[in-house]
Amino acid sequence: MKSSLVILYHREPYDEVVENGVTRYLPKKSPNGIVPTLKSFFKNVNQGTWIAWKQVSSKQRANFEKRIVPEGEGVNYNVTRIPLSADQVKHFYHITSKEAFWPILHSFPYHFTYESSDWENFKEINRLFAEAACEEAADDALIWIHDYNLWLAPFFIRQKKPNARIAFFHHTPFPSVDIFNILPWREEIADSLLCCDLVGFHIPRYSENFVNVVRSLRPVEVVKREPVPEHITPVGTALAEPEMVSQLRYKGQLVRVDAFPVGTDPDYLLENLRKEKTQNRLGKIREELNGRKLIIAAGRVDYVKGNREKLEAFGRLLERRPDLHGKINFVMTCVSAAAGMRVYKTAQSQIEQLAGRINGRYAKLNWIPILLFTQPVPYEDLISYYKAADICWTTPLRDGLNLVAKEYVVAHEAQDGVLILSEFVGAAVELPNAILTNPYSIKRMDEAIDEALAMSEDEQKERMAKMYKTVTTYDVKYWADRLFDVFGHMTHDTKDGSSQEAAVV
Ligand code: GDG
Repeated sequence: MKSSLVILYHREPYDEVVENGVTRYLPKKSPNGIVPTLKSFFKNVNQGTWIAWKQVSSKQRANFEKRIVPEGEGVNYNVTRIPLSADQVKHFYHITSKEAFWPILHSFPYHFTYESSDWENFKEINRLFAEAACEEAADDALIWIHDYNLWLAPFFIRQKKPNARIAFFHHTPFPSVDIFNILPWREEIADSLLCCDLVGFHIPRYSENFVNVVRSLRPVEVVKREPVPEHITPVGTALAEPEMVSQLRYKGQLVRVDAFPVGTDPDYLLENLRKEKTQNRLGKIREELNGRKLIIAAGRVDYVKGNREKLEAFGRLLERRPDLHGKINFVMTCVSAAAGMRVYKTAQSQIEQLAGRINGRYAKLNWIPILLFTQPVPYEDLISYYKAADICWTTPLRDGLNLVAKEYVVAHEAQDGVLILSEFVGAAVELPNAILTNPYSIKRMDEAIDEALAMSEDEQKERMAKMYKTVTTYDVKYWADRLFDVFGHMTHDTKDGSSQEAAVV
């Protein structure tokens, strides 16, 4: 049976475990992040396909099972894996994606490297993804592609399936035209994205940047412009946009452009928080804190996440405020990137050195100020830390959205807690009641942490209540419903003006 929904995402949606010599594809141990959300879309179709890549050795390739069905209740989708050699992965993911595209997307042109990029390999892997999608997809299927790693997939799919409905969602920021156009492959990328029926972003600033890029490169007609919905227009914040272009036409095809920030799953988080095991863990954390204040920061090792700047601010805090010595703990989960990512090696050693230096300067036998995890902590532990934390410090230099901020707000259920949020993450336009700060400014970072530590209980409650309302209203279900609505009404408008009606999703 062909699939009516095909999702292309570079990560696999399961944990592969070998038990007694048998390979099993189990539900993911870490049920947060975006993967569970995407999987939930399959609930609405009869049959779905997920396409991801899988690194294999030449020995494994001989018996490689390309198409598998993961274990789990009600699983109605298969996973098609594109087998890639270590060398292909290195050039596609570790180098071209992470050393060329990632810095541009996050407005760090200084980190952009061109010479080492392998564009032909990138194209080839995108073509393989597109081919697999076309093999699996029914004629009226919705093909939903995720993230910049697959920027060229729409072009290859459109060549084979002229009437398919193609949607593309960016999880990262999308930079201004001046930065994006540094990419020497900008025209091929723009041409591919213009093959989509829908190009989606977290927030209107990114969609406007995209529109400016394609208008700078191609004679694109603006068909529709509209005001931005009120809940994502906090005028006066760094990423606010009052209106946005929502439809373009290019070579006779209508391209919808949309902005809908991903939501989190509050019910799931709170259900897990209430479990006995989590409550015990929370009790233990509180006991160990023994009345000390707790700051939490969670995320990956990445220079865009501003981990170094945050640790430096924490070091300055301890230097400025001897009254806090022995009275505050900073828990930082800073999950290491996959081995072989050159670009993250420096970031990781900087973080480890800084944390070591600060602990070395201030720690006593009964107080170690920073607890740094470089491996993922179990989900129950993470949400227990969220709940126990007086402050969540999430100040990336740039971030597409930032789910950690939303998860922290959910865990506190409108009661207490303080969120310090960077002005340069997508979530800032939804959460203006956080303490918004500029991670590039030492002064603003210091002011933000001081303000957080001094915030009265009443003010905490007032701000958290507003943010809780936002994250529970615009949750993952809202995001999914909104997309179903868009997908359901989406037609592929062809050159001759006829449209391919949506049947499912
Ligand atoms: C990309 C974009 C966008 C973190 N540490 C641990 C752990 N986490 C979980 C968090 C959260 C997820 O990882 C991180 O999500 P973010 O949204 O913060 O960031 P990215 O992974 O960079 O995601 C981002 C996102 O896509 C969605 O579109 O928001 O801007 O960069 O869910 O809870 N989970 C566990 N242990 C940890 O130590 N179990």
